[in-house]
Amino acid sequence: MDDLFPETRERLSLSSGAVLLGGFARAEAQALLHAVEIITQQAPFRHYRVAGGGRMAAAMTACGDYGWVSDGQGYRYVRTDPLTGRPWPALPSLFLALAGRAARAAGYEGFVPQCGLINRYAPGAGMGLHQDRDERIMEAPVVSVSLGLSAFFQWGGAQRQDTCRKVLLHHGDVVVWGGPSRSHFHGVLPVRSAQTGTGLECRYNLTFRVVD
Ligand code: MD3
Ligand code: FE
Repeated sequence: MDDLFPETRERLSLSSGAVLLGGFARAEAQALLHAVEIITQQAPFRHYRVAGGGRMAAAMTACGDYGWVSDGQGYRYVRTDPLTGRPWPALPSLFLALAGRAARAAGYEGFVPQCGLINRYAPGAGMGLHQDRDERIMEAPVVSVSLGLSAFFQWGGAQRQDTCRKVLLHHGDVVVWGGPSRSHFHGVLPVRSAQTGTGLECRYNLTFRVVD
């Protein structure tokens, strides 16, 4: 993909297929957070169990045809929220439109996500290095939107041992992860509290995914 603005944060190629769109969602951040609020009234944030008996540090919920869940037996996408027994709330049109626009800006036409995964990180919470490969379709990109507190995103390679880069993600930043980057290892360093000007005391991350 052509790197049109290699030195600006406005559109920064992180690695093969991954594009950081700095501040791409800032103008609509309040509307996005309002939509998150509505979703969590129907599908509250929860801390999933992970293999080994612990719980995830990030609280999660989802919207769309599928949500990603974990219960200690494993991870998977399901159409019903295990907490409520109801289907996940619909993907708000605001989410669909933003995800489509961001994907297009990164060179991916016709992106229509089936899942909006919502992660909430209180200060101190992070996410260990992992790959996302529970989706059956790995050709579509993942679009991620950061809101609230900034955090260092850890960005590795195809192998767990590969050297990681640290990329600071701020309120309103969008990253589109396509091509080879789609299967790379990644994580989030423990979030540190700060005065943000946004009044938010957590970091929120929305990821939009095609599942099957
Ligand atoms: C690169 N979330 O939910 S978003 C996750 O900030 C996850 O909450 C982090 O990793 C967060 O699985 C990172 C950035 C991200 C999301 C999915 C990816 C990067 C990705 C999938 C493939 C490659
Ligand atoms: Fe991930």
